[in-house]
Amino acid sequence: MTKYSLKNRCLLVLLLLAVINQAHADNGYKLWLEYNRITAPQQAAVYKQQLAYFIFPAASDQLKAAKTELLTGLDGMLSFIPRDTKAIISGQTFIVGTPRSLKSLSIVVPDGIGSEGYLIKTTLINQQKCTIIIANTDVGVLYGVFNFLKLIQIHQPINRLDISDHPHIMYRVLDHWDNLNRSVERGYAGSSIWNWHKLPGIVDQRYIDYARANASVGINGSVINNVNADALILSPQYLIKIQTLANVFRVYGIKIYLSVKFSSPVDLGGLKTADPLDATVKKWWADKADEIYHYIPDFGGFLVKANSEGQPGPQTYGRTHADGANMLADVLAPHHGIVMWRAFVYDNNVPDDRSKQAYNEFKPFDGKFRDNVIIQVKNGPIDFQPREPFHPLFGAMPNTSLMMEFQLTQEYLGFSTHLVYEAPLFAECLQADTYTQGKGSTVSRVLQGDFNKKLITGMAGVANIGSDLNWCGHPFAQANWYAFGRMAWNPDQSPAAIADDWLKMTFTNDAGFVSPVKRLMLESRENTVNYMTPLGLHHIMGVSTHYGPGPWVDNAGRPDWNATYYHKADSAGIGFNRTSTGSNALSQYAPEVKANWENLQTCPDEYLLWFHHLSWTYKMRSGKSLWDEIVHHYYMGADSVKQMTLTWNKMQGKVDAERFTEVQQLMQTQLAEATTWRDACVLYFQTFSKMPIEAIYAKPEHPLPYYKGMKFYYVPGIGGNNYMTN
Ligand code: BDP
Repeated sequence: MTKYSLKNRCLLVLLLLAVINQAHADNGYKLWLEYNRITAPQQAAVYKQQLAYFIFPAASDQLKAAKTELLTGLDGMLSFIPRDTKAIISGQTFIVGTPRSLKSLSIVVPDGIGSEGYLIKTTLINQQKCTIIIANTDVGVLYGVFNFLKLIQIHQPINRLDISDHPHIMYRVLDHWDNLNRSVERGYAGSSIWNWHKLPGIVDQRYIDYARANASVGINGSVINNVNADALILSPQYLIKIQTLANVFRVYGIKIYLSVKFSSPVDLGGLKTADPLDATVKKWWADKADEIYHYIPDFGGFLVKANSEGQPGPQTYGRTHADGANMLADVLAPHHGIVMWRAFVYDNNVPDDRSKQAYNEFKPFDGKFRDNVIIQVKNGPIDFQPREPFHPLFGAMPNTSLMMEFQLTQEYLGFSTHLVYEAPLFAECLQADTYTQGKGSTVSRVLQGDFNKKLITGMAGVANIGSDLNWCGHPFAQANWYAFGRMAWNPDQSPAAIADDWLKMTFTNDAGFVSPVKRLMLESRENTVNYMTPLGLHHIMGVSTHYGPGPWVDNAGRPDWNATYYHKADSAGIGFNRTSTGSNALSQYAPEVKANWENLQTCPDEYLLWFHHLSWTYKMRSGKSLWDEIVHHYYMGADSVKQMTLTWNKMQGKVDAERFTEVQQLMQTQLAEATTWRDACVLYFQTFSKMPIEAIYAKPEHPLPYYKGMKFYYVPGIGGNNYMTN
């Protein structure tokens, strides 16, 4: 017998296997900032040679953060740290900073880069070849560094660089719907990452990593609390906690904003009214603004949900949205703060199609808002549905700043169990042509202020972030946070290019993984539309929880919370007639758009039942009857999830075991839920069409009463303060 007994040798092998497995386990906490080791020796050697020396004087906190990130990234990817140098060693040096921080080198930043842009360029300085990452400001350097690291993360050559980039949108903001009790309204990734109990004393590493991740994609604002706001957020007890967060975020170029309750002067200040034209109310807000800026000198401003879903607002006191927004704008203006005022308003006492109400309320106030007010408009006219046409307010208020509100948290897209890459949804809306200033007036151009340079510009994403180890619940939901940042920076970037970068940074550069999984991501949103709300159907989810299908819902608290209000299925057909013979919501769009969608010959199938009520036997472009087409889409949708699981199964071994298995399990859940959606909807609509499901399709797994009887308790995303039941 040798030194080791058989038993001991077996134990050693097991230990070794455990260590190897450990090395391949990844809980996703690092997001797209994995900085995976470059294992090809030749490739790593080339990078190391080109990056051997650097000049990076870092006096400010932001430059220090940029430098730390750079060194962390290089160490992770190349297991090496460049050497500080004073003299440039040709071909082996890179230089990072601003004209101010690099005084001795007389660096000139080209025009057009602005206060947040950067230049990454291979160039000659003092006749020596080097790489420069330069910007006008420290935060520009930070963005440049993250993008330089990205080049290495996605294995790009860095010997002939010439990248000049700057944001196309000013306010790039995440909206957290986080409550003070740490529940998250419509949050599916655990509880709030803000640990109010331990603030201000304890600075959780998560706050820093959150800020790093945001800065890496150019997000420069964070609204940290729910739009259904608690007035307490403005109390000194909370302001001191918020100050700690602001101090962390500032280093990464992120400003803090707060959602405020319009009745705060009453709730918190003990006043008799919150009437925006009342002098004592104005004074209360002005004093409150001074107090906030005392704690947070670079505070960003307020987000307001007013007169919407039970929230108080200026109309509560007989005033208008403009009165309310302008009063708050006036108290913030001396401090350079802004007001993001939401256009998500609708009232069941108004006898008009819900989809028309925001436009009706706001359009008359075009040009009436202060310069530091920006109206925050959801991408579509109802409410973050899997597919909506663009909101008619885009382009309709040329004298008012408008910002986009997308929803990253998957309230209507399968929570955090469904893989839905949302960039195609964002791009569909952003590239839609509003025709409001002639052909080519896309939503993207409206948002970028192309038609009125005086306006301020913005894009908000309702965050999908929580305390889960992997931040977003589903490993692929991280891609929606990432893609939002990228598209807020430049709304015209392609979903495919973003997915490509994200996959490489988050998982691996292996083309055998990136190419099939990218395809899967790009198709995922359409798949979900197919198994949830095909052909323009909308708002047919479970009541209140918004979990699973609920096309039969007809007894919610308000008529416009019922599914039947939206699909209008009857024996004659299905769909919401929004043409001139119906609610005429189409009249809110430019004539070209209206004509296109009103005409059945030109209205795309995607919006058919959003705008038209059609008979079950209506002949579709495919030649099928409308009924057969609906059935086809539901089956196609559920089947595509099956295909997705097959693709993913082939990825075993290409990514770490932990995330591979997690995604595999999530996809099984998604498949089961997609099948439930399909069967429940098809069976329910069949009670009106009275037509058969073609024999080529599998029979629904259960009869309709089974689906109607499904009950869900303690569904995530609810249970906070001010929770609404729509
Ligand atoms: C709806 C959500 C609700 C939000 C509301 C909003 O169900 O929880 O409060 O949007 O945006 O989609 O204010």
